[in-house]
Amino acid sequence: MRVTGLGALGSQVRVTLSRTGTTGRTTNQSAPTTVSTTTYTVSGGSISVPVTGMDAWAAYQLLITPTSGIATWQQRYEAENAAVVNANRFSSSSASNGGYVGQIDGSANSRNDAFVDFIVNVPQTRAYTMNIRYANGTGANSTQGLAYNGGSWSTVTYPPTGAWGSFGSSVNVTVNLNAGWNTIRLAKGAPSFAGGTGYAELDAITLS
Ligand SMILES: [Ca+2]
Repeated sequence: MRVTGLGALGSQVRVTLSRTGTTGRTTNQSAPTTVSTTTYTVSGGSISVPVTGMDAWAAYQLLITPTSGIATWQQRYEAENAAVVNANRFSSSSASNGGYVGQIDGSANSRNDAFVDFIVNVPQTRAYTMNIRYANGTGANSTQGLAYNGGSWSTVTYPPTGAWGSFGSSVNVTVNLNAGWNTIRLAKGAPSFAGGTGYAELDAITLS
């Protein structure tokens, strides 16, 4: 795999290659498997990473980070690329990546509970600021439940914004994440969550 446009990351980068396995049609896999973690020298802004013995049934990911010189870390995850349950994906020119999740409406019924699960990968175990881009056209505060890694529920409050499907507003919350993979759920309704008030659409989360 050849990756270009890396000049801003410095002369060396750390590359973690991970992959999913195949566990059959009805058995989930708890997390990806790390294949290798290697430091590469960036040449002309690019690196070439060999991926040997690829499995056609597997999915692969390269995570490329600077080896030094950048003190902060930030990553955005799009709601439209997350696991969307009982809600729908839409397009909007003002949305990050052009897409968002709306109709996050169902609660108080396990068949209709509406939520979005973000699967995120973070470099360290620590508290992160999670910036949530959203729209709330109800004209009043709305709330959703927030839980991560199977933990307890807290409430996220979304002040009203200009209109549905129009993005630019965001709120910040703090999440305590573990190094590696984490699951973050934002829910109108979900099992063991009583339900948020009002309604909100989700565009993206940014962790830093
Ligand atoms: Ca988006």
